[in-house]
Amino acid sequence: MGEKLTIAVQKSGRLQEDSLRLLKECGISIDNGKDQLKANASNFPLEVLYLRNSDIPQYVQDGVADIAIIGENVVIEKQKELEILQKLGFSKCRLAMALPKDVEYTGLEYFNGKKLATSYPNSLKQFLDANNLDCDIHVISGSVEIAPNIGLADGICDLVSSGSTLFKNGLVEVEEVLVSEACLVANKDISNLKSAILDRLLFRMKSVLAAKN
Ligand code: PRT
Repeated sequence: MGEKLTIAVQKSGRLQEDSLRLLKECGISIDNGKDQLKANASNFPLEVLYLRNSDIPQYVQDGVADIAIIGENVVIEKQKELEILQKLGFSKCRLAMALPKDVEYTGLEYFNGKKLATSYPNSLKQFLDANNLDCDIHVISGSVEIAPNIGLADGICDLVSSGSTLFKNGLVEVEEVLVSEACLVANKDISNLKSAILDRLLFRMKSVLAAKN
């Protein structure tokens, strides 16, 4: 059997549908069985692994998957040795800091000494360090927006797209930490044979993306 490239895509969640649609638009047919965690393309040397978004950077760094479609924010947060090959134009969002709406925000120094809840401690720490701010970071894995309301934190740092979750929780966005969109990432040491397959895939992806713009 010839060499195959292995791609990781999100098993379920915000990235999955657009990721699979992009592969389809690249002319790749994937033989999906119900609830399968692994599938093969019938017309391209590609194997698909369905994994959790947050686990994917480690799998790609370890070479279990050669490439993946994930949010740039996750690549930054997980601090793995991955190469970003192509931004894909979907799942756009920003990591932002937000405060209760009744707070009188005076600028970045407001955050000094404050307690912030986030699921993105590394990205937040980088931002705070770059701005010489000293905060208490409280890591929670979900429902971050509720933290100020229940007295767990003074503010939050979380992903925002439409802003409606912040609004519903009485929070206002005050600082942007980073912007993100889905991207194609790769392990840094892909073999020559696999690189040739990757070049073909990337060529198709770039054509599909160019046609959309
Ligand atoms: O479980 P698994 O590890 O697979 O994934 P996950 O829980 O990290 O995934 P998922 O599906 O929630 O998000 C996958 C990726 O989608 C993220 O890593 C981002 O790159 C991207 N993305 C884009 C978003 C959003 N927009 C987004 N709005 N991820 C999360 N949100 C959440 C945000 O955390 C907040 O709770 O949506 C809420 C805010 O949305 P708005 O529209 O109300 O502002």
